Amino acid sequence: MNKKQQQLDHFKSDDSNRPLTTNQGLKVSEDEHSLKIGSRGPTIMEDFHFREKMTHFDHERIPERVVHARGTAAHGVFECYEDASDITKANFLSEKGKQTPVFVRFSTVAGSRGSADTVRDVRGFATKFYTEEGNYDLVANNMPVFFVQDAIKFPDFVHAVKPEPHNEIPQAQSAHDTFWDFIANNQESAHMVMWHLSDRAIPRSYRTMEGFGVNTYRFVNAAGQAHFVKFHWKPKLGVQSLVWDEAQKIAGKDPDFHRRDLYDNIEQGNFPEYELGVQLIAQEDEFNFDFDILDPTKIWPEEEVPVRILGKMTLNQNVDNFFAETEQVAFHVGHVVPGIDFSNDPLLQGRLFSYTDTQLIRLGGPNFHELPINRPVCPFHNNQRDGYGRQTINVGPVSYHKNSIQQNTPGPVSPSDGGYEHYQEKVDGVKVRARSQSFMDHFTQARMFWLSMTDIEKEHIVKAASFEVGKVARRNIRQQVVEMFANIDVELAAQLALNVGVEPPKTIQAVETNKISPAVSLFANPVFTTESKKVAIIVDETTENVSKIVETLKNQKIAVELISDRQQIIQHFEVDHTMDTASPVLYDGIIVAAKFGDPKSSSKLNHYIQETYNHYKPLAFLVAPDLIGTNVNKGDEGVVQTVESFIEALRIGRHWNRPNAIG
Ligand code: HDD
Repeated sequence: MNKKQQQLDHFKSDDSNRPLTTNQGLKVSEDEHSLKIGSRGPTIMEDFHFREKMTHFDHERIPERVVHARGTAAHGVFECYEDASDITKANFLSEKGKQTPVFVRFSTVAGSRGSADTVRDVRGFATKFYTEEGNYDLVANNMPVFFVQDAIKFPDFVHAVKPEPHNEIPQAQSAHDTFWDFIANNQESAHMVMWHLSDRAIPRSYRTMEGFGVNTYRFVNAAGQAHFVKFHWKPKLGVQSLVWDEAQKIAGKDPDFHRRDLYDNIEQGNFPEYELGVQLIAQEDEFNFDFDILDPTKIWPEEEVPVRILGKMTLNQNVDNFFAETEQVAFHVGHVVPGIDFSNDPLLQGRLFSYTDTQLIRLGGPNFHELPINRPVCPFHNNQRDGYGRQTINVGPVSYHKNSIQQNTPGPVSPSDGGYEHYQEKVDGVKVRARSQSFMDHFTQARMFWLSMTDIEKEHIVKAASFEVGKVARRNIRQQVVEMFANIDVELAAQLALNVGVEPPKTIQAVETNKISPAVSLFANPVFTTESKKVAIIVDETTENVSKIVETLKNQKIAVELISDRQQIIQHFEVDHTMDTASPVLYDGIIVAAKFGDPKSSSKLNHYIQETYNHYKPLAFLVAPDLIGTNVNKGDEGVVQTVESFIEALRIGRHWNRPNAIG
């Protein structure tokens, strides 16, 4: 058990087989009837038990996060692959094999706490490392750039993407007027919008997403040498995505799709793994790029600045209590350890204020660091005192520095003994409200992203843009957005104009660049695996060899569920779902091993087949179903007749070459 788990154990309470008491420890003899005058009479104020129970309930909610309200989290461990002391003095990166407990919270950005998981959105990927030198938080997203360049614009951006204030519609969607109005009028968002329209915005699971620190930080080694650094998480299972029609349907069929996937896989021992990588730029190379390395709307193409892998994170334990851990965890980009420092990236500078500030309202005061999930595993001492919910009982008369009563303790520690020292950057300038000219090119990397996409990804982006902008009611905004896209690609803009019913763009020349970065494409870098993919076998009384099929799939680490027309036992297997309680959109592939005699069940089966086909997922026919009323072409890619060929098709994932599919 690691240090964090040991610490959390002290706070855990198992209430089973315990007598019921009030919060004051008084045993309670009755918990179903309030104290009244006569069994049909009024309740009386004297009923302290009722009042305590009701008051606690009335105060159970805290404000949800202003962004990233919807999320889920897990514990894990980070293991360092190599001594990275040449680039950073961070102790948790100093030794091969060194292990550090972590807690990770994944999230969507725009939706409320109860919104669906599979909406088109950026995903948060926040990691708390409980290091021996204090907590280090890497507060990342699954896209490497951001919508705005300066933190002062963050509230405007968030107001635009959130539900519109007059009617609070739409929930967890960017497909509405205020979002696209913001984008058209704040064109620094152009690059991020391309990522937002791409398949990155509809991940298959939290286990199959990359993470990016986005902002430019600094690594500093013991000799005081610094590098600019960008952080990356790379999932071992590769990056996998949904298709849009499927994502929308999952939002209804299982709004907890990503939360459930993470929880179930950790319970089953399929621990998600991500490698931590860094891109490094030496201080002296700061100005050697055709973009400003402090601009958070720019990537450092991996082909130009390679990613150096430092270690691996494994998520291996679910939380015991969602509120105590997942809801109360408080991340902050300013939680750093010696060896990790900041750059002057203007988005990062503003974030350094916002995160503590938001915890004060959300967690109700300055003592949120004492909540079990937020406590460092190393000792912490200072002269801060009091405040709501203070738990520590600081003893003695001294709560100030400097002092003689306590030999000037707690006292500062020199950098050579681990005291944090800010990187001594020389800064010289005029106080201005302005943005550097070097931040003004909003389209070159947006076009680079577009040019780096495969044809299928391009098709998805056009479809996504047509959907999103098509939902914008105001024609002038649709027109403005089309004009903006023309700077990225004229054909893309013209196609969009056609689809959303506005004039073709006036701009006839996009920004000039032929640069590509193959690393940003998902489909150019596929990872072929069957590991922990989820498959449904549709069975009935006529299905043969159920146990053999199940075993063959499980041998490939595939998760299997049996589905039938009703809850029943087929060859000793209790089916997991009926065709009504499950849905084809919840699986990575379907094996059809049932015929179903009655017309209703056959038509439900055809719905399963049709949807799986339309979403380009593997489909095996172990029996020959009647496909009347479907557009399924049995000869198409990924439509197979044996379990073995199904496994191969599943390893590949989506089969895009299906001319009839309409997903
Ligand atoms: Fe932020 C939450 C990631 C820009 C202000 N942010 C939050 C979370 C993630 C990110 C993953 C959820 C943490 C959790 O699970 O509890 N944010 C980012 C990234 C950004 C970014 C990668 C771009 C580089 N954020 C950003 C800016 C500001 C904020 C520019 C404000 C100036 N973010 C916040 C916040 C939140 C937050 C308001 C809401 C809840 C919280 O902090 O704890 O402070």
